Amino acid sequence: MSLQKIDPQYRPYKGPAAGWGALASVTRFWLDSKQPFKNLRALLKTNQNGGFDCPGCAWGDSPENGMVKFCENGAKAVNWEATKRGVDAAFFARYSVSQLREQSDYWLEYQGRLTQPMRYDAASDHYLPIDWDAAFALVAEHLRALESPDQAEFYTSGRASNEAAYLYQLFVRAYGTNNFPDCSNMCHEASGVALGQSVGIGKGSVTFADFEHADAIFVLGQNPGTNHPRMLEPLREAVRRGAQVVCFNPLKERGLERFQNPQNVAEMLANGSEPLNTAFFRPALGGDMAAVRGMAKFLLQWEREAQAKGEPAVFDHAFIAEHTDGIDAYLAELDATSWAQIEQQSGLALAEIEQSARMYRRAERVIVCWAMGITQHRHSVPTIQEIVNLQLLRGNLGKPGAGLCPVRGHSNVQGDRTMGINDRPPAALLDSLEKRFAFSVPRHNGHNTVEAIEAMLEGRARVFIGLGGNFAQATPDSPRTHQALQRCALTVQISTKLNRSHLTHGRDALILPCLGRTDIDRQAGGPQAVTVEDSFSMIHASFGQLEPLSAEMRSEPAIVAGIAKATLGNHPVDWDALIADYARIRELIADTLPGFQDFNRRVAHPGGFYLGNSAGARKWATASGRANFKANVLPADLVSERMRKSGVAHDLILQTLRSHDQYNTTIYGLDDRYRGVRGQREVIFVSAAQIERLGYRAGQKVDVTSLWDDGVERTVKGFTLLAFDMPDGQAAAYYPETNPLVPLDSYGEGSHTPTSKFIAIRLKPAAPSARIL
Ligand SMILES: Nc1nc2c(c(=O)[nH]1)N[C@H]1C(S)=C(S)[C@@H](COP(=O)(O)OP(=O)(O)OC[C@H]3O[C@@H](n4cnc5c(=O)[nH]c(N)nc54)[C@H](O)[C@@H]3O)O[C@H]1N2
Ligand SMILES: Nc1nc2c(c(=O)[nH]1)N[C@H]1C(S)=C(S)[C@@H](COP(=O)(O)OP(=O)(O)OC[C@H]3O[C@@H](n4cnc5c(=O)[nH]c(N)nc54)[C@H](O)[C@@H]3O)O[C@H]1N2
Ligand SMILES: [Mo]
Repeated sequence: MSLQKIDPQYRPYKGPAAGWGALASVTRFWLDSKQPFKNLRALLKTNQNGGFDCPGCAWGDSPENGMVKFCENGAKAVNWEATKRGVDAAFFARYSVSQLREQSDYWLEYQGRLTQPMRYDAASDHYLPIDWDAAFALVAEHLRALESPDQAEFYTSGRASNEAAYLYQLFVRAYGTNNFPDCSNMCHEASGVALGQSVGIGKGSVTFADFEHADAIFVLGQNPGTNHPRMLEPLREAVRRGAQVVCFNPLKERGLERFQNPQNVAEMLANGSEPLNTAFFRPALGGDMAAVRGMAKFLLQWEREAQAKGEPAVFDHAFIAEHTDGIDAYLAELDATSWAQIEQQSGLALAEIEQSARMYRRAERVIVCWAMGITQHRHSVPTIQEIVNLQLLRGNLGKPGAGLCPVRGHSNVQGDRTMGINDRPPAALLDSLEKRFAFSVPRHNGHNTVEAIEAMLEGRARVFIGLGGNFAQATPDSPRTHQALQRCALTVQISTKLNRSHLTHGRDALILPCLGRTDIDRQAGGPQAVTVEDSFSMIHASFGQLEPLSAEMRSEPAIVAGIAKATLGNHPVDWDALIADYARIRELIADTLPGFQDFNRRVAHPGGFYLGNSAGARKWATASGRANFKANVLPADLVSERMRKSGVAHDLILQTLRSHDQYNTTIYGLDDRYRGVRGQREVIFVSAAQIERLGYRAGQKVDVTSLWDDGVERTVKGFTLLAFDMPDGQAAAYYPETNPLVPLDSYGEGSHTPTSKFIAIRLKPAAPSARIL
């Protein structure tokens, strides 16, 4: 039976990625913003010199100017932020917090921009207006009442500008803690940790220009058609010039399968599209380390054959000798890993791994890109180190057209870490702050996201401040996280839009409305620019273009400075003076962070400047002074002991991912165009054969329970089974609806990142709803 008959909401998408469908979708969001013409003007300024940095993803821009540099989902992000709808005191008078809690995440954000500071009033269960000075004084009072600064948590989401993030970390360290849980802990933390150990710097080594010179681009665990649409353009260009694009993804994501450029009207009219990928491999969830190990093992086999026959080497021996350490132990580990284990764990046939290894070897210059399909596993750190090992074997690092490219998520998540948002700060950063500001900085490690939740749950932390984001929904184990926030004495959310974190609050709670990237930011010294860093370590300025919806909103730097001044007085800096002119913040950044000398002058350059990357320059800031081969052992079993100890066998392994109509916890709409889903999000994708084997029907509703050994039941109810083209044994469902299934202490070894792409689950037919009974 065809799926359409079972579930009227399911329509496989036949059109190409981007193209007309994208245009239709953008138009809808434009009109819905209630100020379409203003926003069109703003959009044309997206990622242009003198315009603002797109608040969507962290993909970098082509250095060429004059091109239209936004994509469908960037347009959605802009229109969503630049809405005319506002959430004000009258709105909060209309709805109690309990009533708001009944609404969906989509409804909450749809109400519009937060326009004035509000404080929770327990007696009426409503948020009531508060003025800014009183709000700052309240935060200061709570912070000063703690026995130790380590009892406060300071979260950051990756949209915060460099200026906001730098001031925030300065304030928090002057206050006395390194408790900096941030969204990066749930995102690319494993990339930072793995790359730091392997090559001495936790960032990608490539620049935009490298994509123009690569002979092969591998894309692992990433869905750029939805999450980094502007990346499709260089991928397509690469195929045009004859380069290979090789994808590893269990789902045949539409953007990777077919592609059409929405900015090329002639092509759009012809409605043609060309195959983008030259090969597509569909591994088991968590199978990439074994797959990449298999590729390296083939290279080793061919290297030995070449040596025996006196043919040209497969390895780059000169590079290995001059730049690396640990090759012998690594090759021994390749020999020790059995083909049988590689095949079983990768979920790929050996012939497929051999084919990908051949494509890899054929290329002189290879870029490997990856995102959440690689970073949200228990063994993500060794998986990324295996990618590095592979690249080191053929010297694919630090030469044009080759290198490592963790494609970052939030538009300034990389910059925030550069600015010092780091719960494990390097000594050099702390020394530099101490020297410049003459206060003694806290030296002990702070809390990451998982540790912060544990601390709040156990009452060891009692104040939570969020610089952006939606902590309640983005984090794992939702009921426990909600409980953690509700145990706090004070929760403060610095936000643009209403979300569940405002409704999941401490005994005292504040909503502090801030300007977004698109808004004009006027301070005493005139309109201000902020700066951001993209995935290629390019730093550039961003100028808001739109008149703010309310004069009561303040900029993120101004809010941070307001809290800082109320808490610490004019220590260690004159906060008001910094806010009057952000160039003064950039002077402090230049004084204290490597690579930022002469910041104000360099950022004035059109397109900004390149911060540099030591690994990209073949300089290795590791203890050995070389790039390290890491001889990690493949996990004995991807299904962890703790999943097995639940005593129940799992039906499937679930990954949680993004639909085409969402930005993280922000839900723009209920469709997922490329996957053919309309009007619903509580769905679970499983292969048709697998659905049948488990004894269900496509379209049936199921309850989903995750397996863990702590006796806590983690279930989401009433999800619709959708038959989808994917490997057996796997399931996929949307984040954040499935976050209640991720156990808080199921996280990556060495990264502490929740294992959002590997959750052992069991299905049960959903209890019939009361209405049907
Ligand atoms: N429009 C839009 N843009 C965004 C975002 C958004 O929500 N909406 N979010 C931003 C953020 S913060 C981030 S981090 C990025 C996220 O960008 P992505 O990492 O592309 O996001 P996900 O939707 O989590 O997709 C993960 C992809 O990895 C695949 N995958 C899952 N598990 C595995 C695995 O074990 N192996 C392999 N090989 N593949 C696997 C999935 O099938 C899916 O295609 O996007 C950023 N950009
Ligand atoms: N199960 C599962 N969980 C995941 C993931 C997954 O793949 N699966 N992905 C993880 C990843 S990669 C990430 S990055 C995190 C995301 O975690 P977060 O960054 O915490 O979440 P967002 O949904 O991006 O935050 C949205 C909110 O940010 C606020 N906001 C928007 N723009 C601005 C701004 O300019 N300034 C300020 N101050 N606030 C603003 C709005 O109020 C909005 O409601 O989620 C993680 N959680
Ligand atoms: Mo992310």
